Amino acid sequence: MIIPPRKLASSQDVTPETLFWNRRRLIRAAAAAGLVPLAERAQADALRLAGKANFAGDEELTPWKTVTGYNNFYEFGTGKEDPAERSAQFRPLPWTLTIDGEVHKPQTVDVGALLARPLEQRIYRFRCVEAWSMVVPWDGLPLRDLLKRAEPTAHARYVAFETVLRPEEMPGQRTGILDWPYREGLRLDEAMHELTFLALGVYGKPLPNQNGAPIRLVVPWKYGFKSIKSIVRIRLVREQPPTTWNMRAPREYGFYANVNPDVDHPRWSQKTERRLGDFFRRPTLPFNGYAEQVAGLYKGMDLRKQF
Ligand SMILES: Nc1nc2c(c(=O)[nH]1)N[C@H]1C(S)=C(S)[C@@H](COP(=O)(O)O)O[C@H]1N2
Ligand SMILES: [Mo]
Repeated sequence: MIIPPRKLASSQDVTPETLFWNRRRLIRAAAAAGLVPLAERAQADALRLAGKANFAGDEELTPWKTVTGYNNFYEFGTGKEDPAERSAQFRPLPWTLTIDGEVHKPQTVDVGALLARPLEQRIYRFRCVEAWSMVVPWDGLPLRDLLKRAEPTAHARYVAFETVLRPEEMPGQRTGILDWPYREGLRLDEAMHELTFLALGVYGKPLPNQNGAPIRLVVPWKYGFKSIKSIVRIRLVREQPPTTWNMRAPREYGFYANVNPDVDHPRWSQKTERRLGDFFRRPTLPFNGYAEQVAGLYKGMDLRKQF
């Protein structure tokens, strides 16, 4: 995400990202020359073969180092390397997640206990609104499994999510850069969709703090900011809930935030993206490549207006 002030006016060529890609190219060149082993590639291939449900076709996995070293998590700072560097003191366990609001059976979920159960493994494409993307092997469970337990009432139409508020452990929350706690929302049918996933792990390990430990959302057909991290509360509600980035800059970040190459961000094009690790950009696909599965949710809507 990008904060409106002019400092980062051109998002696609900010220096840290450029350096990052150059470093990846160097590593690859060194590997090709036989100077370093292709350990990252080998790890990715091993996981691909391990039988994860693959929702990314034959696309190469983004290496662990990138997935856990290049993050957006403003609670720990606005730089891409801040979350990995500044989250060590965060304590993700014990953790309880509340599910309440328009439900017949409010739930208090012990996330530690969830982690102890066998998890479903899925590989998803992930795309940030700033036009970079990754392919990530997550471990977790479909959100609908938890929502069904709570039995939504007939009045429930939306789902509101909230991140933990812990300024003592999250330096970003001691600043006014966003209106804390971070909030997100989905329509109930989006939340109940088969692809909508609560991640508890990545690359077969519990989530590192920088990726949203101990539990975060993954909505693969939407821009990354919808995938809220370190969730403590899920509330079923009647009206569309307020969401952090929509409140911060409503012209730039809509409630739906479906990946859409035809709707530009007011300050940059959304037509192409750069897969982290690649040199060339690639065309962005509608719904991040998941149109066949999810386009039906939006039948009859004008997606230019409801962006
Ligand atoms: N609580 C919280 N959740 C968040 C964010 C954040 O700043 N705070 N950033 C979002 C954005 S903009 C993106 S792109 C993804 C990044 O997820 P990743 O770091 O695991 O790739 O997290 C999303 N979830
Ligand atoms: Mo993002």
